Amino acid sequence: MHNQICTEAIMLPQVSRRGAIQALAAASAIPALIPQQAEARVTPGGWVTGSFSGARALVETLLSEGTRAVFGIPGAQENELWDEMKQRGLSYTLVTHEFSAATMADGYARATGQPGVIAIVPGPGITNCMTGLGEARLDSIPIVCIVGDVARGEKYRAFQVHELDNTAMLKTVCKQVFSVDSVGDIPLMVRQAFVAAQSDEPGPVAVVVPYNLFLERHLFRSAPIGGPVRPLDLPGTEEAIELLSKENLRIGIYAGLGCMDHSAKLIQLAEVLQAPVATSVSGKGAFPADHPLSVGWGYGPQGSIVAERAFGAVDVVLAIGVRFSEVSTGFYSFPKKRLIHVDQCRENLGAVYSPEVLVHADAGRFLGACLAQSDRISRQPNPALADRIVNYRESESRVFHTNYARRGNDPMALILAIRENMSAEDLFYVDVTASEHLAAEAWQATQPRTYFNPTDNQGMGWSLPAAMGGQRAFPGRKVATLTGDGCLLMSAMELSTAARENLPVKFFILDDGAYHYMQMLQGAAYKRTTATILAPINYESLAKGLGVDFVKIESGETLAEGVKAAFGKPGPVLTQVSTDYGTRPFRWIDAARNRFISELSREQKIRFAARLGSRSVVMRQGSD
Ligand SMILES: Cc1ncc(C[n+]2csc(CCOP(=O)(O)OP(=O)(O)O)c2C)c(N)n1
Ligand SMILES: [Mg+2]
Repeated sequence: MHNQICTEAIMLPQVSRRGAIQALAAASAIPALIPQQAEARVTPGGWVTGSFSGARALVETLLSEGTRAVFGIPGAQENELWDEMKQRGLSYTLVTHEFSAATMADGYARATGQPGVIAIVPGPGITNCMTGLGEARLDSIPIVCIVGDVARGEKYRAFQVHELDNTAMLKTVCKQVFSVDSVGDIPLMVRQAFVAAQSDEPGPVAVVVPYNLFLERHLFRSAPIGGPVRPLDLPGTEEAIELLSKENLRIGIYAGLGCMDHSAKLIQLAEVLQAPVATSVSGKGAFPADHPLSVGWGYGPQGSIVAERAFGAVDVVLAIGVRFSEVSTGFYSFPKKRLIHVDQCRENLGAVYSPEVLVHADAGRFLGACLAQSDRISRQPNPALADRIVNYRESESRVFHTNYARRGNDPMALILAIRENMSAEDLFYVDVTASEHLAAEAWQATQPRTYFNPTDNQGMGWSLPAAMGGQRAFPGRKVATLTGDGCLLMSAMELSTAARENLPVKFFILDDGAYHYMQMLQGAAYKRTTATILAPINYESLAKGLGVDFVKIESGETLAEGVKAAFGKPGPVLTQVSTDYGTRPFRWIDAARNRFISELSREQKIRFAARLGSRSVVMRQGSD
């Protein structure tokens, strides 16, 4: 009875929390009524039962769905929810900007394979986080986005703060939006959001709860619902096995993010088929880079040298849990071969080019079905292929280890130095710097869910918060970023969160004072660059001002010791790496450019060539 009165008193909006606590303290009631330590308890079997507020029901449901971390910023519409998170011991991380909330949840989800969760206000909370949710949408990363909306229903009034068309905005970046209009629906809608985020093509899903429902009390009785559907198209699988069983056909496997949790089966199938395995960028780590059949990423001119050469001899590509997106294919510049396309999202099948066999299936179930028929599809060991892969790797390694920088550090040398300081299970987050294409080629990901890059939305500034999300999930692992100086400027304030939370991420910043990526694209096409030069930054002051440690690496001679020193420091560290791209070749850029040019009309080609010709005789190019 006492307990009931106390809870209601604290919930009344007109009574300040401090006032209520003071009044209760005066009555010596506090020790008995407020737990000394918040404690996360989940109702056995995942049920949410009892009479409590909508806010608490939402927190209970998040706990019952296995949520271990929530990222976001509270606001008037969500204070009740955040207080309940604290009360129930649900771990939360306050960020500086909602872009980071979405991106931390993204980095968390990529590292764990579990949906990331964010809690934000409507209006600016939503507009701020849309870039991050867009990244998750295009990269198929499950996120559950909880929004405390303006008051609705009987409590609705005109001109409320943050009253934009919040649901409509969310629909542009989420695969589904659940709008709650009755307090009793909260648990079921949250559960459905978790299922939707992981089903079909995974992605972000929002649950929008008018804040008046957080305050309403209800008798809840909500059972867990089943997990995501994992399809297996049996006739399609049989057709695929039939084609794979033709012994004269040489198979190559192209594995994507969909294979990420099925490494063991993928390795087995590759060995059964004696097939070289390439991955997409998002699929890096699904197949161990140190396996003799691993050829890197891509399999076209945009990808690894090894993959392109090894796939030269392939007759049929078995593509599993992967799409053929613009970035992963270098503007669709990969060779079109006979294709078996397997994916759990039906719309992905054949969306870019026509497969001979099309299988609507979850990667794990498809791999299992193929392995059950191993005797029909197995090949003799192929030592010649293994030798060729070793040779290709040697020539690729020579390119990696050549120094192209004229001064400062070659970014490829930095990538290799970071790799040397990290173990197989450590996490590496790569931003939208030109170096992302170098890292995709050179980074040896030997375990699943260890290499991350925002592939298809390419939102600059992603790596800092994403890495913090990964560190939140795995406090004991080393976590590092590869971040361009332009990318840093998009989310640098989040360093203060790393400092406050003592998230010991090592942030490596490629300081070339420019948008090198844009310079490469513009320089070749226009013989000058426009809007690509950055203002100088005092990185040491920035690091110190935001409370993180600092290391500076100026020349190639001090690179190895500088990287080691950064990893040797216990907390978060900003490392400024003076960078010079010099004349380093970029396979991805060359492939995408060649493909782009090949698709120009004759008239466009003439116009481009004429412009280049006239500009090459002008002495001053006028770059800025
Ligand atoms: C939010 C956003 N704005 C613009 C772009 C276009 N863009 C892609 S890469 C890039 C420059 C990256 O520069 P920096 O971080 O300095 O990396 P660098 O290539 O110099 O290593 C730009 C402007 C983008 N991808 N995302
Ligand atoms: Mg730069």
